[in-house]
Amino acid sequence: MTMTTSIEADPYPWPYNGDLRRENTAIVVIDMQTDFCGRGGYVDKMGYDLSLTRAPIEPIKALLAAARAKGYHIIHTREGHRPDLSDLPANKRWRSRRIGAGIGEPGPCGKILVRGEPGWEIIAELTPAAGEIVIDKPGKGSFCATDLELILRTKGIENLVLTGITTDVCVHTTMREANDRGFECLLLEDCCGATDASNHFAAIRMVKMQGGVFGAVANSNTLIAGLP
Ligand code: C5J
Repeated sequence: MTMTTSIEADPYPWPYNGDLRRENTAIVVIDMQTDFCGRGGYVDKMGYDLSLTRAPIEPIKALLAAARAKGYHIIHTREGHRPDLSDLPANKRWRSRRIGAGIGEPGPCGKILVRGEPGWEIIAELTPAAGEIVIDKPGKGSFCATDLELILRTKGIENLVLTGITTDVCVHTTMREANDRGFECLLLEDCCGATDASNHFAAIRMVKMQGGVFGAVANSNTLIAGLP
């Protein structure tokens, strides 16, 4: 008899095939960097409410502790650009300057969204553990111009649990990219946050349309309780 394991999720028990195992499942923590949730970073410079992007810190911390204890794959991402800005598209630079947070320009946390600067670092509360994969990405999606897909296929990872910031931008773009590549995705709603609360809820709702057009949604307590 084949054993299946899935957790309660909306709109279907996840994963779709009941094949939830530590060997084929990764927790993906997206862009939990000072630039997105710390004082003086990119999001703060744009004037958004940091409490919204800081809300997932504690839930992600608890999830990571549970997932590490059970030996799940953990992958972190960082959005950022080369110090010479050779991978910064002109329109992205122009838009960031227009809103008063120019990428590559000096700020309280060093040059905004530039690799190696203090603002670009993952926050201390969620520092990657030794051996965990860190993906550096120049864009919003984690698959564009990175080796993420190669790493996932090499390790036999089929299920992705998506967490991090921001729900409507980097998390959603990554989820869409992953879904199109055949990965089975779960978004943890309490482990994400956006610069605007209604965008966070809208992004969650979009996932669940059409029977789960991009995957399924759950909260971290449900996943932690159901992790085999
Ligand atoms: C944004 C991100 N919002 N990590 N980046 O520009 O979602």
